[in-house]
Amino acid sequence: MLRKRRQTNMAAVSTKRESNREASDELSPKNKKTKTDHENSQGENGKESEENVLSGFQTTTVLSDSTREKTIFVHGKLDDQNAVVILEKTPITEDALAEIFTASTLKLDMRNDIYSTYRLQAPPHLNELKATVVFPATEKHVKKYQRQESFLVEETADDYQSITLPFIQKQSFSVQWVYNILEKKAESERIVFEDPDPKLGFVLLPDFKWDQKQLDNLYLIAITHQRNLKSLRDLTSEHLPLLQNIFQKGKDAILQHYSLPASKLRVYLHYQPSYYHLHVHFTKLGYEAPGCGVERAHLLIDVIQNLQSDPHYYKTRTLSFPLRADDGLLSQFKEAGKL
Ligand code: DD3
Repeated sequence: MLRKRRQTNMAAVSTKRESNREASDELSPKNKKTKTDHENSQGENGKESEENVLSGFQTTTVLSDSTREKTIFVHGKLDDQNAVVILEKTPITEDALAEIFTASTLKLDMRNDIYSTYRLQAPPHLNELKATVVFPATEKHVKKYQRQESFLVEETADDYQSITLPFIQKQSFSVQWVYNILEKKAESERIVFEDPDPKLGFVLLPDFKWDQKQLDNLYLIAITHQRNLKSLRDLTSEHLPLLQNIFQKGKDAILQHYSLPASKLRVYLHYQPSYYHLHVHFTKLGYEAPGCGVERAHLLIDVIQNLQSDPHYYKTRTLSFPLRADDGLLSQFKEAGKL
């Protein structure tokens, strides 16, 4: 069974606070410490606080929603600053069933022959929503969650050098939250496994997208200790020991911790990634995680073999990936006449 863990709104709030600094701010060494989940559960005055940080949230607009996913992405204001709040109904777990049946109130909707439907009100503690808060949110965060059409781009090695690389360097997406994880300044108690080696090492922990209440949508990320690798494009055969280490030790740790064998795992990298610090995704087979489609996911085992047969495979090949209509990189490809 899974270890029950708190995933509080507060954790998201405080962890994110550091991650939105503007580019100019990024190099300044000041105050990088982010509070841990535990510290966050204490109010400023030290008392255990269940304070609702969202009570002052003023909705500006619904960015997107999905009936099927049971999610809504909301843009709004908290203390005059932009915030994005993601609300998600969480899956019903088997261990909650007994209490749902005994302790809920039932209101009849309709009855017809042997069929009936009800509105069931479960006890409050079985009726939680997962809330992810980005605060303060940048324009980029707000855009990211707006529903958007996407377009497939074919990026040659030259395109990478002349279009993509300059674009990601100019953008300087903040990965402060990644450094906070590597330096144990945030989420340290969520770490499932760590290999501390500076060259081959990594930290394995649950991704934000996973509430850790059921294995069905298991989602962990392995973040490398090496900081100079932006994406798949930076990998050469020189990095094979790193990739093999992540593959082997990541699978071992997940077997240890969740009793899930490698045959139930999808282990892959994204191209383009959503943040330019090398990381590997571990998701459960059967869970259609966002970004696990063929247009964005590269199985780690294939990456390893491609680098074994050609040390510069990812430096030379044309790579395809989808870009959203509002992505600045798409505009760059258009301006270069590549779309
Ligand atoms: C992110 C991609 C980034 C909004 C949101 C998430 N897993 C994270 C900070 C801490 C994390 C992640 C950007 C940001 Cl909701 C904007 O993801 C994270 N911690 N994916 C974990 N464990």
